[in-house]
Amino acid sequence: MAISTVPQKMLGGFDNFAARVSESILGSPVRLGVTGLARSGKTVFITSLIANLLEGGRLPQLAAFGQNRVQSAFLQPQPDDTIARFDFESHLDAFCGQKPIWPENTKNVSQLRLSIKLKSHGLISGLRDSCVQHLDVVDYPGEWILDLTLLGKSYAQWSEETLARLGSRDIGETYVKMIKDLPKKASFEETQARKLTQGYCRYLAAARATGFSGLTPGRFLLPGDLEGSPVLTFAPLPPENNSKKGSLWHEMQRRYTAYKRHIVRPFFRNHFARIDRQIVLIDVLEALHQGPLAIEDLRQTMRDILIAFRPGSNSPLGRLIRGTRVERILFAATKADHLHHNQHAQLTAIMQELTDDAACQAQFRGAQTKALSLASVRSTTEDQRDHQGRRIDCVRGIDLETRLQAAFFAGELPSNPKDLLSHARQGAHKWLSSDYSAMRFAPPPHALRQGQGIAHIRLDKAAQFLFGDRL
Ligand SMILES: Nc1nc2c(ncn2[C@@H]2O[C@H](COP(=O)(O)OP(=O)(O)O)[C@@H](O)[C@H]2O)c(=O)[nH]1
Ligand SMILES: [Mg+2]
Repeated sequence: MAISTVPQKMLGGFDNFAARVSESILGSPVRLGVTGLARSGKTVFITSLIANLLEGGRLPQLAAFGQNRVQSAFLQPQPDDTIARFDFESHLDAFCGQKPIWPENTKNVSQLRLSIKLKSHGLISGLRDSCVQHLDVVDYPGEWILDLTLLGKSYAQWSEETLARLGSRDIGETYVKMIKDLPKKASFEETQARKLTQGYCRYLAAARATGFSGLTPGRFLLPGDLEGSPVLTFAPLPPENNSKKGSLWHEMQRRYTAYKRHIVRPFFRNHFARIDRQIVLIDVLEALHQGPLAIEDLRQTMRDILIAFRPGSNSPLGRLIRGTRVERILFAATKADHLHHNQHAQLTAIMQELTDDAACQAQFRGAQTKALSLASVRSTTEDQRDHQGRRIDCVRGIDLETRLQAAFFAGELPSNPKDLLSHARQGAHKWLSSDYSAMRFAPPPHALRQGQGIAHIRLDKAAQFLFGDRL
């Protein structure tokens, strides 16, 4: 039988809590969206944030904690009956076990409500001693945000853009050949449609493995509970004039439209449109490791993400989410513990440059945006090593595979991120000076300490930007 290692204080309900505080709720709940592509660090971020809020440790930059105004924090029953609960306890248990492991991959939307009881301040302090703010944290795959861009595109447009990108990449060759081999004005056959879809999905998987991020439809990479359904059986085709009912092109177009209507729209109406504050987690170090093409693709993806958050009011998306607009968006480069702190400013500068560029390209105004670099669970310590006659600032931790101590130096990040991005924008295939390495560390032993929480880097700063003003 598995014995939970999570402190009992963090488990179970707080039965009479809702009754005790019901008359002193502070404003409406803050709905915080946490997104990012697969493996960018969403689950680890939410788990560490919640554990630190519950434990009340290591959050000096979150003003309510820094000013000692937080009396307690509690998990509450999930308010939305139809959304899975974020499995906080199991994820935390994974870090805290004898042999700490990272939580399992999650592939769907989930949510958790945390309530924070605060000493009153300002005008209401004379009326009551304390008040409560609910925080609803929603975890959803970043792959699905990009589907928003499909709402404003016809099947012909989407196919054209997708085939242009795919055609410029070596990994797209097999799919290009598949569509070249199709007869002109092919008629529809289910086996053919499936074969094409499988070929296109193989391309998407290869593109993601090579570090590309702007890949649609999002459900083809992360189907959630829709795996194998007909609405996920279509693929891009070259333009066809006057396509007739019963043709392959016509049926693919019909399925693309059904995908938007039955999957994309409900997802955005039910989840995305209700978000107040958003964090987008990005594994910038991994994209650097993959090379300039991955960084350039990331730049364009970030622009698309921002357009999704602030669509024009006349666009199909704008009409869909009219009146509900996210107020703050934080772009965070994750896993900063892979770098010595001497290089954190450079990582943040790259994130900032990508964010500024995306905001400028998307003509994005209105919501506040910010960029920073963070580590949700600090898994390394800092070290120095002699290498080829030079002293190098590196980090040291436990290698996830071998479980042995290992020192790691990711590479020299440039002091001017503009150079890096413009090199990537020019279509370069390799970095000019150095290459960037990647590594996976195991979570640190005894990650959660009672009364102290989990060691992190700038998690509290991120929290302050995201919801500190509402506490
Ligand atoms: N060293 C380190 N690794 C992290 C951190 N956050 C995430 N990771 C790594 O990234 C992987 C994916 O994280 P996860 O939260 O599951 O990503 P998700 O798919 O976005 O939910 C984990 O298994 C860890 O290997 C962090 O703060 N520090
Ligand atoms: Mg996850």
